[in-house]
Amino acid sequence: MAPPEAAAAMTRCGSCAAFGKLARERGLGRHLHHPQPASRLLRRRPVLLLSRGRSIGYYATEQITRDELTGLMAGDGELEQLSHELEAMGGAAADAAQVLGEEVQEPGIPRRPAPGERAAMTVRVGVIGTGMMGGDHIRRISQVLSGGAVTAVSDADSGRAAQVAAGLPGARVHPAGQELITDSAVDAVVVTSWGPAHEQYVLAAIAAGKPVFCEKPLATTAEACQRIVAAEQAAGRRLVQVGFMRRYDAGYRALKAAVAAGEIGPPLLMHCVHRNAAVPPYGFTTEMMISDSAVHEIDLVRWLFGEEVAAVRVLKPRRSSRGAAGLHDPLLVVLETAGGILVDVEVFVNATYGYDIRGEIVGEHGTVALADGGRTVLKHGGRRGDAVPADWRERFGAAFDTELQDWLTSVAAGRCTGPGSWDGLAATVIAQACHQALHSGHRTEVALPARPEFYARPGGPA
Ligand code: NAD
Ligand code: ISE
Repeated sequence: MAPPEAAAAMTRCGSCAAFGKLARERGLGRHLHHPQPASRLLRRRPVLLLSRGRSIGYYATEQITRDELTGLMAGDGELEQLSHELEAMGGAAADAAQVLGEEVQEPGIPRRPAPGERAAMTVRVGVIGTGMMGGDHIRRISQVLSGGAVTAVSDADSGRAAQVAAGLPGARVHPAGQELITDSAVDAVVVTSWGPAHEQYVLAAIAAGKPVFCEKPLATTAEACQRIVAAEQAAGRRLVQVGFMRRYDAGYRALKAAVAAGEIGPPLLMHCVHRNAAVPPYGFTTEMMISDSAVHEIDLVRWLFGEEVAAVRVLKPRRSSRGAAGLHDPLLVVLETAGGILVDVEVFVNATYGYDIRGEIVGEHGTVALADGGRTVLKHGGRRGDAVPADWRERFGAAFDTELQDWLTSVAAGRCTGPGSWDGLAATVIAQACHQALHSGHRTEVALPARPEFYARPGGPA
């Protein structure tokens, strides 16, 4: 265990946050002190200075000299200059170099593994927003999945955060999400606050160089999503995963595989049903039926068919009397892909009887659909039936598990593989076009900007 002053020296000099701050003040950008990706450095030499913020925060296991430290930044004059300045700051770099052989371990916080222990790594997760989804993700990270531990929580409702933390040994409660993000006991961040607050936390996580899993929507406006996409590109590596969990659902994956294998021929149409038992009587707007609910189908269409959505229409059937006044429930959303596939989505958020999700793709010589029904069939009193899930936690429980496990595993490996901020931006742009179509009643073309090379590799599981 390093003495506290040594740990402080390491934090000052070795952490991405401190380095990044200095680099930003000098107008050098955020991650310039890593002249090469961490993985390449790892392969090249056994003794490394890797910053916590840069990826998953390995500490070097052997001592490293000041010259070696400077050498890691060699090849870039500005960086070398920066490192000399750091050395001039009371020899902090040299001090840090001397203590890098030690591990810093804080009480109640999982130990940071050395490079050789990569497989057994525990990703220390901070969760912002401890409501329904936050609580469910905390449960799965703590009790179901491997390789993660929740070490910090924050919520606008501090009482709720404290209550959740009480069930998590050693977890800290932060009054503000920004503080949680810069907490040295947090390697990666889960954002499960309400949508309008997503942007600020995702941007702060990118600034801190920490991977962030953000529940959908990435942000509520295209402009906010653009700011995230710009910040991530400036950071130089993908850090953001968006919670489009249906990509991890076994049923949807089977649909995608069937289409890809040509089993039904070229796809022509898709029929979707998205029914919630109910939504809160206050605060849930007609627009949210698209940006909060149908956004899942919007993402699916792009992922299933590998095509962008080019135009949209929104039709308004007679409204159900079950919804709050002003809520136009149900809606029929029609998405038209660039290749001419038409997808109709019935969104009905006060269907009363349960959570009902359906999907059928019609191809030139066959169809493929999600199977309907639960795991058991009850026959009683001359009738036959099965259970309808209550909500998404039940219907997509396994998909959420796979999604979050995949994220933890990727974070531990220093990668970001799931649906990313470009997918989040695309979904929000399409949802906004649907809002326009909802109000105009017209077919509306989607104006998605050109995908930057940075996001050329399609996100999400194969
Ligand atoms: P919720 O209302 O139950 O929880 C949200 C929590 O965020 C609350 O505890 C609230 O106090 C907190 N919060 C609000 N503003 C905050 C802020 N500025 N800073 C910190 N905390 C703040 O809502 P929920 O159902 O858990 O939804 C949370 C997110 O998850 C939303 O983005 C929602 O769209 C998403 N969601 C996704 C799915 C899915 O199927 N993937 C399902 C439900 C919800
Ligand atoms: C909720 O926010 C979700 O994301 C669910 O997956 C979706 O089915 C539901 O309609 C939304 O309200």
